[in-house]
Amino acid sequence: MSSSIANSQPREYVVKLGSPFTDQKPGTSGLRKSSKQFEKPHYLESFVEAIFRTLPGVQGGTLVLGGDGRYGNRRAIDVIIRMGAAHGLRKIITTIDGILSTPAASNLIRKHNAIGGIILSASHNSGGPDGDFGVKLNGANGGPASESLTNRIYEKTQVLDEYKIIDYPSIPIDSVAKYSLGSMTLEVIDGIVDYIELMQKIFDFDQISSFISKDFPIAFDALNAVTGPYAKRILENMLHAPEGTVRNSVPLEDFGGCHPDPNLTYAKELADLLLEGNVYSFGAACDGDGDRNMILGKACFVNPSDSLAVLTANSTCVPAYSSGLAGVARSMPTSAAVDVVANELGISCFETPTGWKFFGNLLDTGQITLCGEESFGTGSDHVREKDGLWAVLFWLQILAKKKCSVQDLMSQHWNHFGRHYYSRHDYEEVSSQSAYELYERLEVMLPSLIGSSFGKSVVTQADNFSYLDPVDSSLTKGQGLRILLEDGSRVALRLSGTGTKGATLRVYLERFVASNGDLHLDPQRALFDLISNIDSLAEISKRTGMTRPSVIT
Ligand code: VG1
Ligand code: CO
Repeated sequence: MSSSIANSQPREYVVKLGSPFTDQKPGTSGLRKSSKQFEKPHYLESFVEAIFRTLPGVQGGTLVLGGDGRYGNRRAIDVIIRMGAAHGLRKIITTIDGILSTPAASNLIRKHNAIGGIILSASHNSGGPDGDFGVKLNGANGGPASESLTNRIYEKTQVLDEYKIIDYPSIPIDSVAKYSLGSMTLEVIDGIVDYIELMQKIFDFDQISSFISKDFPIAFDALNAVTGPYAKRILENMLHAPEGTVRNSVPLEDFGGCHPDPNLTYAKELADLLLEGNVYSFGAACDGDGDRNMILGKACFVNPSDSLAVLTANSTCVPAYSSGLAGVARSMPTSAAVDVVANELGISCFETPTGWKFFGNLLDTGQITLCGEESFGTGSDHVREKDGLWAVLFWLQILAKKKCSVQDLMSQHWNHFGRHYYSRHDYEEVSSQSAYELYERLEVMLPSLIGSSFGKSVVTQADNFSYLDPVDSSLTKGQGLRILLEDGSRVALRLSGTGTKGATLRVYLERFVASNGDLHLDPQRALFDLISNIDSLAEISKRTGMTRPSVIT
């Protein structure tokens, strides 16, 4: 398998930069911008230089490298290989055609004791020459780089004056191979096999396979993004789902013009198949880089917050979790559905800020086994990222074990635990100024709201969420405005950190109905009072100029 390019010693050189790099935001574990921006001279290189100067262990270390296959993936891999060689890495592990999902990258980092990984993806944002590109950095634990590391990278970008790179022709990475570039080894591996092995350790594939072969047809939409090849091998080849089960299974540079975001708006084709059609019993989709998941049953959409609660309540159906969970965690805007389950199980439940990096310490210290976010992210201690296909297999395992439909499972869950009606309203491409003004105005108003009425209830708490990490005692402030009501309802507001055009305002709405209440309302109706009250309080439609959100989940 091993080959090497007979080549003269690569020439290392330094490129001087005219001005420092100002685009990286403090506190974000990567850089996400338009593809056009990334094509500007020295742009990608500058950020990669800041990473290589900051990430511990670069000299003599191993780095995992790959991406979701979007436009720019191949070029970025070339640049990072050449820069990694110049910075003294011992080894870079990349994958055939550079195709590597975020959870699979996390697994490889852990498996190879790498110093970290660079994942090329703008996740659920659209791709192509007119779409977005991104560079995400993961640390040695396999998870998104910590706040302190990203802040140090940010500081480095501010003073950057040059970068180091080697001169080298582009290396073919279309098959398994090994190359030497001076003292660095480049290993091209199959990016899928290790991930499949991990899934086989967690789940009982035979049980799932026999269940889906017996009148339980499933559909999976890879949205022309990274999970296609993974899902084909797992669902069709190993679990014997019929060919064609995996739709849009070839990763395309522009995702076929689609938005690789698994929600009811952007994965509408699949949603229609399940919600209106009569053929499939189960449907799922993942995002661009494979860390998100959407779960659907016949005539049934599973809200991601509920999904985390259902996985927690039924975790013992899965071999890897059969002896119970250490604890669980959810991000602040995620509904408290999982809290109720954790309470009954007698395990701890943590509330963290938005972003997977905040689960890292809890996972690393064994305090939690499962965690999730309302934004279609669920995961466990098997890697340090959310994991889309893992969630799909988890759901299938529960259904196979209980031999029931998604709808039945949800009804049983609500009948037992009560229901947390939940919705997220996104206002996209709002002018940044209006969005910040709206947010700051509401923040100032918060203290005065406590004790006053909000619709039919009363405000008991109103603040800007901050998080004290129980492991390293770091304090993260300003993580979203929240208004908590006496009846257990809640509204939260955040400005997105991942949008690339203007600002995105996210409004999170939640209302609890106990098991003896009305459990089968339309969520938008159930939340109607909260929706209209927050709109008049925060002047959302007035200030955004939008009469309705761009995306309702
Ligand atoms: C969004 C989600 C958040 C998620 C983040 C990264 O962030 O709301 O829950 O962790 O995307 O997901 P924001 O700041 O836009 O709300 V992904 O799929 O890019 O790894
Ligand atoms: Co993603």
